[in-house]
Formats: sequence, structure tokens, C-alpha cells
Amino acid sequence: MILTGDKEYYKGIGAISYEGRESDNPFSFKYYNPEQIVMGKTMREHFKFAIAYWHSLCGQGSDPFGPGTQQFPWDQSSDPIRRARDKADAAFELITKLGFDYFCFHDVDLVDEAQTLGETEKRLHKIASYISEKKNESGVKVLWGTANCFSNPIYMNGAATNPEFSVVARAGAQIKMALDLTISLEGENYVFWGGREGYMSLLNTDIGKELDHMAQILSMARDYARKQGFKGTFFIEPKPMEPMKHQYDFDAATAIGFLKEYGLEKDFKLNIEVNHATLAQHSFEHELAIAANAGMLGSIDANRGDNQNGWDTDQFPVNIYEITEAMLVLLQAGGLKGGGINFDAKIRRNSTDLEDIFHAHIGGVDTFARALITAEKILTSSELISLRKKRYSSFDTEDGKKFENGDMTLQALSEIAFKNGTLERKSGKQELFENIINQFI
Ligand code: XLS
Ligand code: NI
Ligand code: NI
Repeated sequence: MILTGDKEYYKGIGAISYEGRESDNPFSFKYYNPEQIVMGKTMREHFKFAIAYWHSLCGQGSDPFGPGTQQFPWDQSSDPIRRARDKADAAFELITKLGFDYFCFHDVDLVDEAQTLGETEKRLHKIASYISEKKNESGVKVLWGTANCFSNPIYMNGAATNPEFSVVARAGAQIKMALDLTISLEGENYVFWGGREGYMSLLNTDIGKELDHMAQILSMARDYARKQGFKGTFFIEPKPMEPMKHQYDFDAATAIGFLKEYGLEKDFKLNIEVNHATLAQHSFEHELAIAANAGMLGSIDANRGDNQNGWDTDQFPVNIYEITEAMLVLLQAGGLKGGGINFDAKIRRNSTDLEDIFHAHIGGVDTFARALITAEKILTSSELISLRKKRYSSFDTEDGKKFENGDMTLQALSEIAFKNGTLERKSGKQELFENIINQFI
């Protein structure tokens, strides 16, 4: 069901539906068939696709060299509440035309921040009740909410990790409001992305204090939300840098270590973003695998970087090989723990037609769908898994098993090696594995 406000913003575009790969209609899905079953679940259930409010409805394409190139028709009124409602109308039109079930937002994406916290809170209440109505009418849900504790200049030295207590308190107030907002909109999860939680210079930074403070805020937020009845999962979104030179949630492994150190691992999982993985010099697949191995693969921010650029370009995903490898990890992990696929991606600055946001999402959705179908085939009809299992089969035998179970001393291990004498080499067969992926794409 398409939900428009008083005015239709994306004129001439109807509901996007599955037409199959033979279709030449650019406004159709070629691979994403929401009801198609893959590994026992519909694609719709696997993915839980979400639009990112900030990129799709707010970001007008500004960069360090010039202002935005978009002039959104919902961004015209001089009254902030009117503007926020118009934007919500556009958001729900976009979401329902795409056939998505979810969106993700920062507090200040929904309505502009006011001069005081009190005034901002009033504005948030107003827009939340408007959005609630639209949610009820359309059935669209909130995948996660979050607080933008990085844009306001007051956070230039950090939010939860600011050296100044009054700024930490302000961040706490903002996070509390964003939690209230997320809960009132029945958000399924809540995200922490620590854009300013890190440092520009170690010379003026006390890392120990800052990490303790960050953990303190996360624990307080968890306790508060749970008390309000929030049942969802909290996600940490790792990113190594940008805007800070170094961010504390550097990558999945670092964030997992941090959560365990501070006893937060029961309530928190990870939201893995493709371009953040590549900025950390990892592959997307690697970050997913590390999170999955810890039982913490919560959600995905879908986008891609650019091989020639070293920053977070947040392009829409198109790399079928990269996403196929990712879907292999996802399927083997048994899916995401509570989250979904949020398109934390933006169209290019020179993509200035309103319809471009549709092309972008259709491309991203189809890339994931095609990759999921391919991954299912690889898992169910190729030798990939059995070949990999075979590489480790020596641990299924008596001594190998004993070693794995911790029933062997170093002395005994050494005796086995002496007895074995000269060993034969065993190929890792990487090229064979790689060819299997190509065969099924
Ligand atoms: C920025 C992050 C941000 C988070 C939400 O790089 O991806 O958009 O997803 O604050
Ligand atoms: Ni993100
Ligand atoms: Ni990002």
C-alpha cells in the first residue's frame, strides 16, 4: 500500500514490484522477490530492508567543496514542524513505493534541533506522534533509532568521551531523548555509532578515562531503556576513523573486546557497515565473520566504498562478488540477530532527479537478492562447505579431538610430532574455492 501525504512527491513512480531479470522496466526488481523462499525463509524476512532517513530525505549532496545540489520539495516551509511533517510524508511515500518494511533514523533527521534541549524535546514529541500515525496506517516499522551526537559543534571534543563533564551530560540527555523516541515509535533496535568518540591527538587525550566514560554511558542507556520496557537489541557500529583520526569502535574485533571488557556483551551486538570495514583495511566479509563468530552479528549498514578513495563514500551496493561472500557468512550464521539491511548509502552529488533514489535502492536490493540466491546455491549444491570441512578433518580423529578438547599436554603434542617424522604438504586450494563462487554467480 502506497502512503502519500497531501502532496505526491515522487510523481510518476508507482509501487516497485518484482518483474524478474527479463524485465526492461527500470522501476522493477529483477532479483528481489519478497515472498521467494531462500534457505527456509522468505527474502523479506532475511533482509528486513530499511531506508536511511538521513541520506535519503535529509542529505542534499553538500561536500567540503560546495553546498548541496538537491532542492527537496519537502524542505521548503519556514516552520520546522511543517517541514518535518512534509519530510515524513516524503519518507513514507518512498518507503511504501519501494515496498520496504522499515526505516532507520537519527533524532535530528526527523526534525531540526532547536536552540534548547527542552524545545528540541517538544519538537520530537510532535513529530513522533505524526510519524506514529503514518506507521499505523502503512504498517512500516522502525528497524533502529539513534542519537546524532556528532553534528552539533558542542561535540567537537567527543560526546560520551568528551573531557568536559557538562558535554557528557548533554550527550546523555540527547541519548535519553532518542531512546524515548525510538521506544515510542516501537523501534526494534537502537544504534550507537561513535563518530566523535575517539581522538584527534593522543597528546591531549586520556584513553583510559574516555573508554570508561563511553562504557558508563552505554550501561546507563541500557539500564534506562530496559526500565522503560525496551526489549530490542543495542548495536555498536564500528568505524576506524572519520570524523576522528582514530575512533574507539575501530572494527568488529575491537568493539567485541570492548563490550566484553565492560560486561555489555549480553545486550549489545554489532551493526556492520561495508564501507567502515574497508576503511579499517578489512573486507566486509571479514567483519561479518568476526561478528558472527562471537554470536554478535546484529545488523548491516549496506553501502560500498571506492577502490580509489580512502573515505566513506557511502555508495549504494553493486558489487555482486563482495555481497555474495557476505551472504555466505550471513546464511551460515543463521541470519542477523534482530537487525536488517539498512541502506546507509547516498546517491552521488550529481544525481539530482528525485527518481534517482529509486534507481539506487532498486540496485542495492537486487544486488543483495541476487547474492543471497547465489549463496544458497553455493551452500546447498557446491562442494565448498565439504571441502572446507575436509581441511580440518584431522581434528576429527583421536589425537586431533583430544587437542581440541584440551585433553592433551604440550609434552604429548610434541611426542606426536616426533613420531610423525617428515610431513607432507597439503594445498589450501584457494583458487578452487574462488572458482566455485564464480561458477554460481
Ligand atoms: C557514519 C555512520 C552513521 C551511522 C548512524 O559513517 O554510518 O551514518 O550509521 O549514526
Ligand atoms: Ni552507518
Ligand atoms: Ni558510514
